[in-house]
Amino acid sequence: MSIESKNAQLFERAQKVIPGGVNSPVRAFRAVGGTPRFIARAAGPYMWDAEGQRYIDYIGSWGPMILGHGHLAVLEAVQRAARDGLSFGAPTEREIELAEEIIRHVPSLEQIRLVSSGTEAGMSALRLARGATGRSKFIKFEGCYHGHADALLVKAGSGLATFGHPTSAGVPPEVVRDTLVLEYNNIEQLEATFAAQGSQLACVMIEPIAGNMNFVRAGVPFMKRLRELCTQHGALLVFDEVMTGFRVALGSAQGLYAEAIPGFAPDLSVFGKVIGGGMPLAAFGGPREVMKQLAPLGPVYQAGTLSGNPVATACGLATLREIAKPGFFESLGARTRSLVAGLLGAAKDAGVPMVGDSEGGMFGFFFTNQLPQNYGVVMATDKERFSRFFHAMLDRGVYFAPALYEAGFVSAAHSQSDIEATIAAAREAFAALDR
Ligand code: KE4
Repeated sequence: MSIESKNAQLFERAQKVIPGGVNSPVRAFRAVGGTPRFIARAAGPYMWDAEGQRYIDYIGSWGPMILGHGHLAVLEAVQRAARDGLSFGAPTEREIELAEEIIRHVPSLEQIRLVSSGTEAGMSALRLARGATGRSKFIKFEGCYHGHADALLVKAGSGLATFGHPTSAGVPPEVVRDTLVLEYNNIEQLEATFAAQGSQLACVMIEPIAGNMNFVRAGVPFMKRLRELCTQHGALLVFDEVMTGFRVALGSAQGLYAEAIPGFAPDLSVFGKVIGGGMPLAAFGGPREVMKQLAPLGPVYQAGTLSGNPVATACGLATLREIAKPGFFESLGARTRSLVAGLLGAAKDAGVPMVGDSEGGMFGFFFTNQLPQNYGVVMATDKERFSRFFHAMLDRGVYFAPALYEAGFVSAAHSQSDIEATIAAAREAFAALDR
């Protein structure tokens, strides 16, 4: 039975009972076409689909699997926690340990609240910023995705970009009336918006490295000015580090900006993915002064049945303890850089215009001549070539993100030989695509 037929069979069956056959739109391959692969199991840097086809996995569950699949220390921690109880709806010591571990690595945090998804964390951080400032308006940037809460689902860059709707159906206009959407890296727009409405802004929410536009860095001058304007007008700077947190560096993206901009720190931060190690866990946090506005202390309500779930916290804590070991990010960063350099070298030898970038274990590439600085430029890159390259690599056992606006991820389990095999597959793919 061919790979396609088994996966196609499952996809057909899935579409009968699950909308689009998937529980999250980007998994449906709508941006690249073709049949999604139904994954049966994963280990280390690999995933196997329902037909037994092995892939070198550069999705890593969209970021969480920074150690690779099935890391022994993580599995043991999860199994031990599961035996002690799946969920209590009461506080546990391990929630304190995880909060302490996250705060230890992120100086801007004094307190955090654990939740179950990045969407929940982003939505709650926005409500907290609005509650703490008494203001309703806020700024987000086109191409940045902060989860699917109504007020944030405006010109989002992940998933929605496929469907070409600048906003989602079902979101009443009044809900997004206070959401201002600016162009990423556009200082002039920032200045003008703050000049006109700065005193009305509760916050600015930003992905510091926009992984929902594949891989676009916020320039240091832009970020410096953004910090200054937020401080000047009393708006909170909210770093959405769901994807970049503990993925691009142990201190997350904010640690990198603090190296470039003396004294830099966001006011609130949102985390997810890596801090759960693959289990449903996310968080938002900041100074005690702001966090005390949250129930049960303050007037901003936020809650969750499975928040701080004992199995998820065990998974996250084991993961963070592994990535905090000396040399982890130096090695991961070097491995990721060698992947991107190899891909670009293969493209160059094939005469294909391709650019790429990476930080820590996160990377992106575009079929164009220079690194895009905003969503419009990303979406103008060669979509058709991306889709053909994606499938040429998938057919050669390499699983990249199935959309040109998504980032890729390398784990500590990816060996140099996995990287070399990927680059060899890319050379074959470029040769095949030129025929
Ligand atoms: P979740 O609700 O999917 O856990 O997190 C939402 C979210 C918030 N902020 C950022 C920066 C994010 O990248 C995400 C989710 N990322 C997508 C990948 N682009 C998750 C994959 C999916 O939607 O299936």
